[in-house]
Amino acid sequence: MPNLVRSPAVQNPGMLAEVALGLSAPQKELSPKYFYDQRGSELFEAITRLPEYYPTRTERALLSGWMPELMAQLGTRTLIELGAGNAEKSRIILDAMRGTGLAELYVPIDVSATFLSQTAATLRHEYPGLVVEPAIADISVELNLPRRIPRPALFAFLGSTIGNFYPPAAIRLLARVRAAMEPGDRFLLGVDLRKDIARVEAAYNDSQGLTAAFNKNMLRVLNHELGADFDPDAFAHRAFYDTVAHRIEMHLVSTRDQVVSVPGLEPIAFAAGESIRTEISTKYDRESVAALFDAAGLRIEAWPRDPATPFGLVLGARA
Ligand code: AVJ
Repeated sequence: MPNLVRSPAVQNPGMLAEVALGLSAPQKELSPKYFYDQRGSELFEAITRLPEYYPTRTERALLSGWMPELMAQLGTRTLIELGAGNAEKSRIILDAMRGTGLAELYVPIDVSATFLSQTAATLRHEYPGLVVEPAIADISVELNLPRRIPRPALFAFLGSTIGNFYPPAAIRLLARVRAAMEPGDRFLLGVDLRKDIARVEAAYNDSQGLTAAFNKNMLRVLNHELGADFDPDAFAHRAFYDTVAHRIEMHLVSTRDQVVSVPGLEPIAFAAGESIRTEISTKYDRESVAALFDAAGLRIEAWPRDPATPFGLVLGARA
């Protein structure tokens, strides 16, 4: 049988269309979901261990302090986690659910099927008796939940990944969660908080250059998935805080005039200094979270806060 030669782009028509749109905008833009191939996921995990990157360890401490009490209070039987990653934080919640003897179902939702099946297998082994039913879905589009869900359920969206979404998309996402919630269910949201700008900027400009490597990895993902010919060395990492929109923006800045080819698209020209925005990471306060919740049909039920904590863990209920 002859080899079937398919161009990589043909295998990823959705991605190609999205990339085409993003790279033809006046401010070129690519979705942060393209950071996370195997290497990108590993780089992100390394970032979470950096001294400058406070969100992950702060959120973990907040979860450890609050979940045993909260799970006992709510009697949660199902954990539905949006963008589950390696499920490290999920274990803190699952342990608390197991402590009450009520842990029945865990639904990790992620785009990466490989990551999901690895995680599911490990967790089934670690939590005998817990049903682990992964859902493969792009949460910016759908949740793809299983039909039967023991209630009450806790929907969790941790790590401040909500910060990657522009407000209308963030509201659509929360509204999608709200639509899947029954009256006794709850929503747990992790949000990075507004604080000293230097501290936020340092978290996205680490001295080891891991964030720069993570940012440039997106170009390798495009090369691999679409057969593009980006030269990652011809782009520089740039991250800065926008004090009006209250967000970090990450860009890849072209270091010279260059033309990049993506099979199936017109050649893409970059002037020296021109950038691709690869991520926004929005920082919140009480008011901005309340506004998002309100627009999505949710209300803030609890937000235990220590003024010194740079990160927030918010419990939401149906409005
Ligand atoms: C995983 C989206 C929460 O926005 O801080 C880390 C990703 N980007 N360093 C964040 C990220 C640069 C991270 N989130």
